[in-house]
Amino acid sequence: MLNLVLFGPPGAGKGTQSQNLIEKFQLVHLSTGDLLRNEIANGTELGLEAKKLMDEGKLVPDEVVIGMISNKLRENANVKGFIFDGFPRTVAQAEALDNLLASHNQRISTMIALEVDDVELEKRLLLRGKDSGRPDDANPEIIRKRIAEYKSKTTPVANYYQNQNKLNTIVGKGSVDDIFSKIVEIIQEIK
Ligand code: B4P
Repeated sequence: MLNLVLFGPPGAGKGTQSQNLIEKFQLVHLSTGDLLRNEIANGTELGLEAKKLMDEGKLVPDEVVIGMISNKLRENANVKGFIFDGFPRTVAQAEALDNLLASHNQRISTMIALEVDDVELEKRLLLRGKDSGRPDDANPEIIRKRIAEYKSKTTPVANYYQNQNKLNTIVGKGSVDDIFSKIVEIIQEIK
């Protein structure tokens, strides 16, 4: 199986690149952001709780996202692999993911980290906020809060994978196609 972690700050292009990657490699896309927005759209109790935090630009509790990913791994037993998009976002989530995969005799193949500066991130997210309907994209203050959450809680996840020799960093600025080609090169090397 090919199990990729697509990593980077909010707006780095994780969701965008995932769409191309799932087509090329027939992987199952697991975006915790999408799963949470789905819960919100369905008006579930979990969704109502998550919405409050997401609208403020905060992370939702580890156990909530770990539980969602655990269910999805169980539901997709015989697949070619997964793209983990926006997960793990804390070291506790990364450890939980390793344990979950090990219980299915699987492991993370590699992590691809997209690097984009804060000014560009804010610009992209505000632009998306004009028509995405996402409250967390509409307000510069909330976007800055998300970037701050990333820096304090999520960047240590890159070290976690670096310690396993699985970290690959790519500049996430430039055309979507050029960035995609660089990601594909990395995947071809490990396949
Ligand atoms: P996510 O849904 O993961 O959203 P995101 O960080 O904004 O990234 P996304 O993947 O959507 O954007 P992309 O960079 O592709 O998280 C939302 C919230 O959910 C979090 O703040 C948190 O509250 C919660 N959450 C999710 N997972 C969690 C977890 N594991 N633990 C705790 N809480 C969790 O794209 C952004 C924009 O850039 C797009 O408009 C795109 O078109 C544009 N773009 C992409 N590539 C570009 C390029 N090369 N050039 C120009 N523009 C580009």
